[in-house]
Amino acid sequence: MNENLVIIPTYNEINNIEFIINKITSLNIDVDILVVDDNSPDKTYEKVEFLKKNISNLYLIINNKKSGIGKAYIKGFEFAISNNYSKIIQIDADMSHDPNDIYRLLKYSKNYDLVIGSRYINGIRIVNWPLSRLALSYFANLYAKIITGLNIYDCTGGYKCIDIDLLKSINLNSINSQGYSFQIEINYRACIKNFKIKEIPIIFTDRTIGKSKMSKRIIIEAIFIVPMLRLKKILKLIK
Ligand SMILES: Nc1nc2c(ncn2[C@@H]2O[C@H](COP(=O)(O)OP(=O)(O)OP(=O)(O)O)[C@@H](O)[C@H]2O)c(=O)[nH]1
Ligand SMILES: [Mg+2]
Repeated sequence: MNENLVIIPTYNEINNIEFIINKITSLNIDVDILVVDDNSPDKTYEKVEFLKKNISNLYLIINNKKSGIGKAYIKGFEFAISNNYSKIIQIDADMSHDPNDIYRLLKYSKNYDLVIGSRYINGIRIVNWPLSRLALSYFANLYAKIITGLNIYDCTGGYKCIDIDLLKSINLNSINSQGYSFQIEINYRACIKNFKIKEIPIIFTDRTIGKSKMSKRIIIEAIFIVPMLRLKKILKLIK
């Protein structure tokens, strides 16, 4: 096993998964890869099972049903903890995140516990999103920043490198967020516990293949979870 683990959550990514796995394995970095699939109707997991035959450092967890990106990552974090990885890298399957940025994420992770690939630091770097989607993401981030008081410009981004000690310090079972608020919650907990956080600029490109899983439910969840996080902190319910 390698020291570091890349986790890719998937739901209906049959036409993206092989490409991203090949990209990551072709990088000059020794990392293991874990796909956490929610029993995708398009059978993404079957493609991964096939690829596993030739890629020894590729792992797969299949959940029974779709339970959101947060739950998928928690399964991945538990795998990382029980297999003693040092750093975990979160990445989307749809090539919105450039796998080449893993080099920089890992480089900064030597000095920081949480490195966030940020779309909103030093300007906005998002390619091909319609203005409405950009506005939603931008204002969601502003909302999260103001309510939580976090000094992070991209709180909802999913491209990150997390130190295993940070994950071990969080009671993963107590995380309920499922959508984007999961990303905010991890950042918030890292900040409360005084872990060192760094945002580094990345370019985010809209997916060209497959469908977005963005939904009203995910947005409504985030609207409620953000003030709840603040409240729980005030009431000392998250330590
Ligand atoms: N296991 C699992 N993965 C999910 C779930 N929802 C989304 N994902 C994966 O999480 C990653 C990010 O989801 P996306 O749908 O790309 O979300 P997004 O990037 O915010 O939105 P778009 O780029 O517009 O699609 C992708 O790899 C998805 O396949 C889920 O419920 N379960
Ligand atoms: Mg995406």
